[in-house]
Amino acid sequence: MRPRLSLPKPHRRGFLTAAAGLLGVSALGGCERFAASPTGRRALKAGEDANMFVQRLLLTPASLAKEFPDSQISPWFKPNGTIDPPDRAYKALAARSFEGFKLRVDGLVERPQDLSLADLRALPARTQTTRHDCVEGWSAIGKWTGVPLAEVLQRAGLKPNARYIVFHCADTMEYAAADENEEAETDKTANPDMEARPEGAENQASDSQAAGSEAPGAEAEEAQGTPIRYYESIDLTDAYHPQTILAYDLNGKALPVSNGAPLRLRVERQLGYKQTKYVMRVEVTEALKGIGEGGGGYWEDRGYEWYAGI
Ligand SMILES: Nc1nc2c(c(=O)[nH]1)N[C@H]1C(S)=C(S)[C@@H](COP(=O)(O)O)O[C@H]1N2
Ligand SMILES: [Mo]
Repeated sequence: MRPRLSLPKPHRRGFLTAAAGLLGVSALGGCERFAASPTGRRALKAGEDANMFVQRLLLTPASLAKEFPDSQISPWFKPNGTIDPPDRAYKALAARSFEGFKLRVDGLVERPQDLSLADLRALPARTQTTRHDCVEGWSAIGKWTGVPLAEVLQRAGLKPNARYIVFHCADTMEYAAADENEEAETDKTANPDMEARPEGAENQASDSQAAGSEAPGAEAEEAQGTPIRYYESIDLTDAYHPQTILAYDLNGKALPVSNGAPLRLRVERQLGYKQTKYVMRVEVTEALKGIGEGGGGYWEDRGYEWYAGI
C-alpha cells in the first residue's frame, strides 16, 4: 500500500521557504500588519499547514496498530507468564473483587494520584480490538477497554524532566538473594526461554493452587528473599499514543485474573511482554537506570529488547 501522506512537492517546498523568509521580514515590519495583508495570511496559513504536516507525520494511520472486527476475536485469550499472582497483598485485593484497589501514580508528577477502579472507569474510555503477539510465537486477538494512559498522566501532570513511564506490578517473579553477591548477579543473565521461569517462582499458579491457594504469609515471603515483581517501562511517545491504554475490560467483561486483573497495560505496537499485567503503580522517571537492573523491564534485564516493536 502506498503511504497516504507524500512529501511536499518541490514547488511547495519553495513556497514554504519563501513564506518563512517573508515571516522573518515581517518581524521587523510588524506582525499584525503582515498578518492583515493578503500575502501574510497566505504565508501564515502555509506555516499552519507545515506544522500540521509535521504533526500528522508523527501520527499517520500506519503508526496505529491494526484493529480488527469483533468477528475475529479469539474465543480464548491464552494467559501467559504469571496467571495468578501468589502475593499476599494481591490475593487480599482479589478476594474482595479489587474493591480496595488504588492505582498509584507518582514520581515526576505535579499531583500524585491514587485512583480506584471507579475513578478509572469514570475517565474517558477507549475500546480497541487488537492482536497480541508473544515472543514465544503465539498470538491472540482481544477487545480491550480501558482509560488512555494519556488521560491518567494529564491528571497527574508531568514535570518537565519526565521521560519514561514505569509500571510496577503485583506479581513476584523470583526472590533476590538476601545478600547481593556475585552468584546472584550471574543468575540474572539473559534467559533465552521465557517459559523457563527461575526456580522457586516457576509455575506460580499451580504452586499456590497446590498449596490450597493460600498465599504465604509476610514472614514466609520475606524468608525467601526480596521479591522481584514484574516491571516494565515505555517512553513518552508510546505513553501518549492513542492506543496506549490501561485496560480493565477484556471482550466486554471485567479483566480476568489470568489476563491481568484489575488493570493491565496495552501498548499495541509492541510485543507481549510489554503488555504489563497486574499494574499497581505508574511511576514517572527521568531515566531507567534506577529501575531493576536498568534495562527497563523484568525481561529486558534478562536479555530482551526494551523497544519490542512488532
Ligand atoms: N505482571 C506481568 N505482566 C506480564 C507478564 C507477567 O508474567 N507478569 N507476562 C507478559 C507476557 S510474556 C505476555 S505474552 C503477556 C501475556 O498476557 P496474557 O496473560 O493476557 O495473555 O503478559 C505480559 N505481561
Ligand atoms: Mo510473552
